[in-house]
Amino acid sequence: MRFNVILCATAGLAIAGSASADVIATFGFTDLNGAYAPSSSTTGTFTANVGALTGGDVTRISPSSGTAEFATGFLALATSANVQVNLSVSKTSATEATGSGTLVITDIDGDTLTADLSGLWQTPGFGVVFFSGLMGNVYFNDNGAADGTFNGTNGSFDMDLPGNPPYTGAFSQLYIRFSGGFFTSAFSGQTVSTDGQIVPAPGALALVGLAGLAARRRRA
Ligand SMILES: [Ca+2]
Ligand SMILES: [Ca+2]
Repeated sequence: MRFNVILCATAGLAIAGSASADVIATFGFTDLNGAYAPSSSTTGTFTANVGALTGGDVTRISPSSGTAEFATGFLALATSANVQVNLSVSKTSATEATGSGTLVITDIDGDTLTADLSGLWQTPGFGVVFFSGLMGNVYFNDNGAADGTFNGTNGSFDMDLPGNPPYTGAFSQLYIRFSGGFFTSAFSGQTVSTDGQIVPAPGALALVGLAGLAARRRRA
């Protein structure tokens, strides 16, 4: 009996350990330059691009770690380094919209991290707007000279991550805009922060989806 309990506890720890090790890379950027161009009263296109104060990093976690740091103000260094978020906005209510699009993060010599984005825009009020969603088709692309390395303005890591791409992951984004409501008119120059976590496909996120489905079936 006691042996079984210990065995179960050990198995639980092993699962917990492998779950946290599933995240192979992360990224985060602050002070991106956000803009919105409406195409109708309920639809439009949101973009976030590098501004004068943008900074952040892309970090490889597993199995060896390394960080490509994009120093605050890296735009002025005039390298290939770039961050581009492009998301559709399709309002389903006064406080919610669906969105899909793309993310491209470019290192200083032109290599890219690319992902498809799909998720939900939401506002709890007070001008606070969140986008949360999933990333699919996540690739590290070794463009131009084959250096195999994702280079920040400081630091770098080997792009040969574990598992087979495309990877998947999760993406979130935030801005606060006191005036103008929830995608009611065009804006630009809006400070935006964004971050994400990348896992090997068809990793933990697919399992979470299946578990959710099973739970719903049990309740039904
Ligand atoms: Ca390259
Ligand atoms: Ca590179």
